[in-house]
Amino acid sequence: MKSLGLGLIITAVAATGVIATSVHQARRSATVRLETNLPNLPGPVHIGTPQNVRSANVGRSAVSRPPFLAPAGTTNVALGKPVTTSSKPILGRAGMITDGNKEAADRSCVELAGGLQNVTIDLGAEHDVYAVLVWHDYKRPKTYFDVIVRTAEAPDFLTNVWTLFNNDHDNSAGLGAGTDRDYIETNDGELIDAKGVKARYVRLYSNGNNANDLNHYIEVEVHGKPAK
Ligand SMILES: [Ca+2]
Ligand SMILES: [Ca+2]
Repeated sequence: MKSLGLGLIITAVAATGVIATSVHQARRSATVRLETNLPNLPGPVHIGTPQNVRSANVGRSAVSRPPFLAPAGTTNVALGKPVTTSSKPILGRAGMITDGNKEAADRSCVELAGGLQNVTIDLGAEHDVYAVLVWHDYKRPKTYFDVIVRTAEAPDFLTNVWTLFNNDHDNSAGLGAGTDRDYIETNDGELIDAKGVKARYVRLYSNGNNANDLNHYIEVEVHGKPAK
């Protein structure tokens, strides 16, 4: 296991011994196990469903996810990239969303106003995107509502738009009803499969959480490679 210094740990999956055919041999050499350094919680790991969650579609409690494979060379291409927000942050500043700091502390958290808000990351150029990881405020077992993650070619989000995740079950955000599950925030973050879409811009929506109407981000990672 090799640490790449940017908070990312990539582990080659060369020796799994599971894949047999020559085609899969080639794929095996071209893929790596994508992981990220997970921040520690300040206290005991929280388990269970938070109280007073409006939605019944809560999917899981704190569990580590299975390995996620991505092409070799995949890195967090959002690190240090500019972020714009739909409203001026109440606490923190937009750039903290891609600064690599995932600490569970109020000083690491960007707080946006209540209601439907979004943050947009400009990757600076078109990338092949394989995964998006998002940490809202995971210090407590919160569930955020209307979590929608989209990618696009241009900042107007009118061209080549892909929706990677959508748990807005009643279409209250007006971007179409989604079928993804609500989830409880943990230090694992939420890993969203982007399936190699080509994108320059990544936009994440949310509409408050089960504790209050505010929106929070500690970090967003976009794992990808420059598009060829
Ligand atoms: Ca951060
Ligand atoms: Ca909704």
